[in-house]
Amino acid sequence: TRCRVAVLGATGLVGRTMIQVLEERNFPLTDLVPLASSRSSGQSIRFRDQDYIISEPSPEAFRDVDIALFSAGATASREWAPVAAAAGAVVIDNSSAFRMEPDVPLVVPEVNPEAIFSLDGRPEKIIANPNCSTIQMVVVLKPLHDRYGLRRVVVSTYQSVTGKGKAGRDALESELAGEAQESFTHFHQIAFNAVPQIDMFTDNGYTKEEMKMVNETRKIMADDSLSVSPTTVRIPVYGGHGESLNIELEREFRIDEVRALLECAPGIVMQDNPAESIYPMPLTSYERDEVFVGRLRRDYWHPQTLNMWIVADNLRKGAATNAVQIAEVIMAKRK
Ligand code: 2RA
Repeated sequence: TRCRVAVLGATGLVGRTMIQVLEERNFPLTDLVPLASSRSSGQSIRFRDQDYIISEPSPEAFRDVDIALFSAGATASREWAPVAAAAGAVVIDNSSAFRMEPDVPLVVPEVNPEAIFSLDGRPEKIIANPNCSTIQMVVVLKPLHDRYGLRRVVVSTYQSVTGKGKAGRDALESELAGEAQESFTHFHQIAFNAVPQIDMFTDNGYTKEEMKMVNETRKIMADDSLSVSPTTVRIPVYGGHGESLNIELEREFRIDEVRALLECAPGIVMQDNPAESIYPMPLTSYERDEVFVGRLRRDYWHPQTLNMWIVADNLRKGAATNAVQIAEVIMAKRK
């Protein structure tokens, strides 16, 4: 069957990774439509040994498109998602534009795949891809929530500069080369530093990145009673985001049962052998699609509570791969 897939933001770090993942996973598309702003149109990208010319988004660009993967920022999504949907495409949007819209599902396939479809069994017109730091956390929270109930999560993140796309990576490289024009966050240098601010501060003392972790997690887990207490920090690494999780469960647990549960949970790879200094690190999660879990241990100083350290490639499972996996669930239902 014909399947035309558009990628809006095809020249960005996430957009390019989406195209790479579509190829790697042999996604059953018959036609690729790479789209980007006028700055990039005319450039070409390679896909399955073929060159595709990048064009600008337009109503006719979305004609006969079955699935449209978006990662060009919230403004572009607000402008073009309704146009693509009206043309009949299912839009899977990596921007923050629609994530908290009540009638737009916010989906991580390992957690809430059923949310992709409306009551008539057809996929919703627009499906939102969560924020990278939220995705890797809920993949791990889901099996614990189902088995033990979740009361509270205290999370501290250690986020890669690639969360800010090419600009983030280039800024670190120019700082390390001693050629930095302006600093990484426009306020501070990131090289040899740790910056406890990702995105802008809101009026409650938390940043937008931190409030995304609170609000998106509750929506994906369909549990407004869950309390998430976040601190998000940028560090000068490339391969992925690290997160330290302190998780208070509703019910008592045995740590070996938790380990066994996580070992066979979808999307998780345990890397946890302290005696051998084995634990997840951004260098080992780079270009992988799983969430890596280690440092699993009881929190001896608080009941029903455990600690762990998780890492995932924020461009892949944190963005591109999660979006493609949502598209795979849609295609599987079509058969
Ligand atoms: C960041 N999570 O890391 C945000 C957006 N990708 O900058």
